[in-house]
Amino acid sequence: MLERSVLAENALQALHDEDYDRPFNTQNLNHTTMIFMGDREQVSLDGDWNFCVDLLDTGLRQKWFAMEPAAPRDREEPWDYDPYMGETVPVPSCWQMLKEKWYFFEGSAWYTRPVDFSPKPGKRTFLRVGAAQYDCKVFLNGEFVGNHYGGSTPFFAEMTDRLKDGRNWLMLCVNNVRTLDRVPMRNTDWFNYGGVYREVSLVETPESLIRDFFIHLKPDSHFACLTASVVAEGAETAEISIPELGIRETVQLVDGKGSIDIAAGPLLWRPDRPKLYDVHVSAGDDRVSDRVGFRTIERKGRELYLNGRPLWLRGISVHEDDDKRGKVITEDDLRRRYADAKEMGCNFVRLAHYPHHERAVELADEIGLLVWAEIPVYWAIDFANPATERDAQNQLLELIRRDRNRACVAIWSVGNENADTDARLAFMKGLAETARAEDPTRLIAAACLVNHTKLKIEDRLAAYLDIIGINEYYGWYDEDFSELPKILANSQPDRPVVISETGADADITEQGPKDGLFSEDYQASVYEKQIATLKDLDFVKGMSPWILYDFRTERRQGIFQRGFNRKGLIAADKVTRKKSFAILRSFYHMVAAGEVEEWERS
Ligand code: GCB
Repeated sequence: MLERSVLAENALQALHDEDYDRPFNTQNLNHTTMIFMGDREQVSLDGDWNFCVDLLDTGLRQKWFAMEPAAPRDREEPWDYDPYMGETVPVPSCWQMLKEKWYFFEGSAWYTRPVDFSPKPGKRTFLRVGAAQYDCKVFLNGEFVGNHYGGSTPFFAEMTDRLKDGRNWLMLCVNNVRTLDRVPMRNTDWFNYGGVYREVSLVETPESLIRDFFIHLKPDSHFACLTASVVAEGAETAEISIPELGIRETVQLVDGKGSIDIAAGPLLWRPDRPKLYDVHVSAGDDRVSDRVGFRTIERKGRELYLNGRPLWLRGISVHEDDDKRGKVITEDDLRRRYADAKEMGCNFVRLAHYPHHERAVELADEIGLLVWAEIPVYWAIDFANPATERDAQNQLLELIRRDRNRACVAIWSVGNENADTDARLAFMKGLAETARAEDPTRLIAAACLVNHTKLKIEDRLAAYLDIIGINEYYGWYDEDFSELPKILANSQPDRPVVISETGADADITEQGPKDGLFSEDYQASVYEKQIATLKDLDFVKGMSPWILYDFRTERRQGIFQRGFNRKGLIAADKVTRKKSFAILRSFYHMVAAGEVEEWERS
């Protein structure tokens, strides 16, 4: 038989074999390949990358990544794409926001850029991708490096022995298709953005490497002891110093791991005094610094305590969404978000429904806002599928490893409104256990279920949580408002409840109605009734109404929605406040004033 060209061979193979992507679905880039970032220097790979949407996955079938850079006339075969020339897009970005014809595109897209590199002896190099939605396959110089699942957490690939001296070509194939086995699954109430939408960089380290570092107040130590743990390669000891506290300690590493208790009396972090310390850690030649706050957050019975004092969470939920940029949020955007929350009297934000940018969490640490962080175990998930469970577990671990030195994070939430089946219970109980094992210093929550027949909070998962989140939309989806007090009276939870969502849509554009559903007044009346009902309940320990800003979502196509969920207290322009903003603000200011009085009395 005549020798066939690569392209022809590929085409024939594809006829018989639709498994073209299997070799690349390795998920080998996961929490185990993470490195501790702290303040490490990064060489940015942001900027213009060659780009092509690839609806049919031709790139994986034809192996576009194996194509050498060449002038078109020098090519021996007529490839269906040339990664080295043509259209470019900025990274980070969401492709939906770049061209109208990409607005609803769900599929694979290829990003390619050169990386000029000169190897340095004794150095290691890692690729870091802040986030790519949802599946990202990494290729370097024609070779497959690895694959990451999960659209909102960072991932790392070691490139040390792969990068060559001179020009290298890096390609990312990113796929945002909603499938049965992903987390979230196919149906959500936020926009399915796609692309490399957070920063990409190279990180250089010495041979010795701090993989992981976690420092926190030791539970039950009466604020007098810190616990630090280090995972490092190529070193037998690690050194930890906190100059402001006069701390300098050595940790012995056994098989690359070690931990130490350190007597210390730090000024405690709290929202109104977000004290952070410079913490330095070194192992071998590797040294990294981080800014860390120390606090305790506890649940006893139905009470919450921050640094031993009763806590009521005056919160608001937020999505990572921008009407112009999609999911790309800027420092200004984040600062405005928190300024709005603070103006409203918040001490707490729920970063829904997936891990937000790490800067959102750093800034909450600096500004002083407690955070509910969550993974997108949202609505229906294929709970019985072990692959789905692995993916959810990995997203949780990546989130925790990224953010567990952030004092602001008070709660890891493992899911949102999931039907109470046996498979779901096992799946989410496992997530709660993982979160506790990884991090004994925070509370575990989920948005649980209400039994609308029995009019009662009823969810078997609650037994494994510290906080029962309840999303209740009395006055909106559940019109009979009188049910809410009944539910609350019928439920005698043994642990605190946080109203993780409540709210109503209000379209305040010119097309919006002047009264009734979707009007600003209607939303305001829902807020008034909710506050009146919830404020005196002793087991409700906070709320994070839905939501600070209107946000884009495919599923909302009503005449007052037009592609947006309009439950924001502020419109999608992030400026125009609705009446409910002032209502919630006066309630929160009242609660805060009460806390101050109590504080002064005690
Ligand atoms: C919910 C969901 C949230 C939705 C919201 C709504 O319960 O958790 O993602 O956007 O309701 O507006 O319906």
